[in-house]
Amino acid sequence: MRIDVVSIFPEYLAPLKLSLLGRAQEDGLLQLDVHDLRDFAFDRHRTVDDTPYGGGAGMVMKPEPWGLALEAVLASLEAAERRPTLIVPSPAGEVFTQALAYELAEEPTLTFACGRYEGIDERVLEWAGERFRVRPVSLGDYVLNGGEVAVMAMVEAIGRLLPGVVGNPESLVEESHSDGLLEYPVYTKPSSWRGHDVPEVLLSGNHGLIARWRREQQLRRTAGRRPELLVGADASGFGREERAVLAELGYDVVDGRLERH
Ligand code: 6GU
Repeated sequence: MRIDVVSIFPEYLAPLKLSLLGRAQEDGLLQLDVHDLRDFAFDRHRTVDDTPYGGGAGMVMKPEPWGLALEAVLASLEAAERRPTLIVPSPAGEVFTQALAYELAEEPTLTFACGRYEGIDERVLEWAGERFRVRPVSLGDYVLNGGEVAVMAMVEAIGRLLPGVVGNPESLVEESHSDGLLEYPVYTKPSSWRGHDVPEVLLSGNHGLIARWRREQQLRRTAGRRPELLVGADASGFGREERAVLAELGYDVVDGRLERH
């Protein structure tokens, strides 16, 4: 996959060269290019922002550097990619989820446009909409100073799904959100630590029993921490035993979906 990021703080994205994603780039599984928006601002001060029309607090990113920067990215992408996806990190976007990470991991190229200040002049998004599939995306309901940290999170979540990036693909199956539930708790040696013991079942060697215990832990954790993940969930994947646990936790199956009782 090819990923382009446009930002006024390209150094902010430096951690993406480390660890798993750094290795993926060395191995040619991921090509990551970070572009400095100021390289597309041609006045003496390389200005990228200005005061908002209509008044109000803060500054707005000027359209001209964005037009040139996105044109440069488009020109460098394969002609084969007709309308590449442009992700615009914004607290006003759709929420980034594991499902969206899976969807975006299928794309041959992704471009990220990092806004700062109060945001990017809206006409950039209109103009870009004729050339890209534009998707404003939010990490969640809180405000960051700019898109860079959000892009790091999204690129990491997407990058680790690319074939060959994670050594053991099994570890992608048994993790939080991969099946709509939170992950079960994990333990390692020693079996007793500061008066806290590893649950007996994990020492039993009985793999059937362990799998059932883990599944139950997933359900209990999800009900306790993230009940909204269960309400309305498709119940067809839950067997008799899981439904019994869910009933104890206050969830019934109604018309094939989970409901609180
Ligand atoms: Cl994607 N960007 C910014 N600036 N703030 C955010 C966000 C994104 N997601 C949550 N807060």
